[in-house]
Amino acid sequence: MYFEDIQYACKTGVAMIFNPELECMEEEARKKLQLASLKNLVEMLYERVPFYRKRMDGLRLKPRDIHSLKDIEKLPFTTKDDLRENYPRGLLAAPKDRIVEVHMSSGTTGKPVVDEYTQNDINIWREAMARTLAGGGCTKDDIVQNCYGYGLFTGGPGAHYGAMTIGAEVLPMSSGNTARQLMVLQDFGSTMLTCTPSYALYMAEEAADAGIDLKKLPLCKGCFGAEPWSENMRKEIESRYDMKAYDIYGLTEIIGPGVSFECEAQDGLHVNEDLFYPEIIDPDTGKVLADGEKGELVFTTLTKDGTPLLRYRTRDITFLVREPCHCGRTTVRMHRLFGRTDDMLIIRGVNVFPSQIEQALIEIEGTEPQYLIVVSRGETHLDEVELQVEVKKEFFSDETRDLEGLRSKIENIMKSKLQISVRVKLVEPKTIERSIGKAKRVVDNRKI
Ligand code: DLL
Repeated sequence: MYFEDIQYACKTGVAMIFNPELECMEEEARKKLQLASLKNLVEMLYERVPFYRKRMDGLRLKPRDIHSLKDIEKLPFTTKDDLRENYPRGLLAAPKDRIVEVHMSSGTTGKPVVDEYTQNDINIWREAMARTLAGGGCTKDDIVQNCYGYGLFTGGPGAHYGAMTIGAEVLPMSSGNTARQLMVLQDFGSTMLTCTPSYALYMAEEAADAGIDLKKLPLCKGCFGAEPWSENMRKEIESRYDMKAYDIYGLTEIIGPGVSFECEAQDGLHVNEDLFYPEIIDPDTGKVLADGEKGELVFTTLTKDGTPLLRYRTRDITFLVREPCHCGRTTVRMHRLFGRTDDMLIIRGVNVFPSQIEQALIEIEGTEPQYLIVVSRGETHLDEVELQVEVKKEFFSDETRDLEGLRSKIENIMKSKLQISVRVKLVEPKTIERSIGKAKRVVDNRKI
């Protein structure tokens, strides 16, 4: 079974673990390494970054107080607001002349968060992304069509560095210009795709319209991330392309993509934990939670030296799994994300994550995995949710009666799964705006 999986994951070569020494290390040896890195990091931050020195002084904490990995819990958290308040360069730990590259977050509100990389950091990123793409079956024989955006966004350059480190051939397409993407996909015989999952689906739709049979192409695997996507969306991508679709995770603040990734088992994302130390905390109390308990993901960058961060609160929600994985890697895995503490919509007092809506929706026959949640506050000052859902072409030409049946079916399912009433509006295929990068799923018109 195992070898069959690998064969399927990687028709063009042999799936590999990029760095078996570090990825398959014994737990005790890894802990030793992590502790040594943590001590170095705390010393460096205390010496070089006034922000951290002040925080630690406030807690009456000195670098010499860190004796064990558990002592990380004594250290202060870093939040997105801290990064914004120190924009653009307040958290720099290295001299400015050692910075060789800069990236910024794709957020639309407030100041962006900035990651400044020294050559050492770029090397870490190359390694982390090589492990990530190798997890998805990438070998030096692959042709990687990289449709993550290039520029300040970390997706394009991150995947590019990783593929080059493996020795694969990279097509640095960046996002957009779908007709050209499809032409190159066919003409160059790309074997691996890297982009957001929503863009992968959009490309599949465009291919179908252009009469291109994606299943006949050499493309057989892809690493998708940068936005929430469900298990069912994975199935949809896998079946439309006849490929294996792997989830990859990361964030600008920590390095970009390359923080964690799925292997052929597709059973949680392996964290590159010799580089990025994960914790799960209760978002309300800050208390560290046990493995298996769901909470906010926190990362400490153990080996970076441009803009290293202590206990950065990602706002992403997941839990950690330490059971061995059959791929042979011993690194801790994180469950694919459940949502974000700040994406959580509170609708009439009920907590709702867009991912729950997507999960429910995609199981309903006749709908496309394209939707938009519009929240508003009506005259009664109560929250109202309109869920716009695209319906498959065949359905739209059917009797109005069938459409009405589908609409009320979705409303009932949402009510029973989410405990809130949602007004469903069925829309024709391709009405909801497509994104070439991260998809926008929520419009919140409430002024709160
Ligand atoms: O999205 C880095 C990245 C690029 C990851 C390419 C994977 C592939 P940011 O723009 O800073 O960085 O956004 C980071 O995106 O905190 C998550 O909320 C979300 N995110 C990233 N990967 C996933 C994923 C990049 N696989 C924020 N599933 C993170 C769900 C994801 N959400």
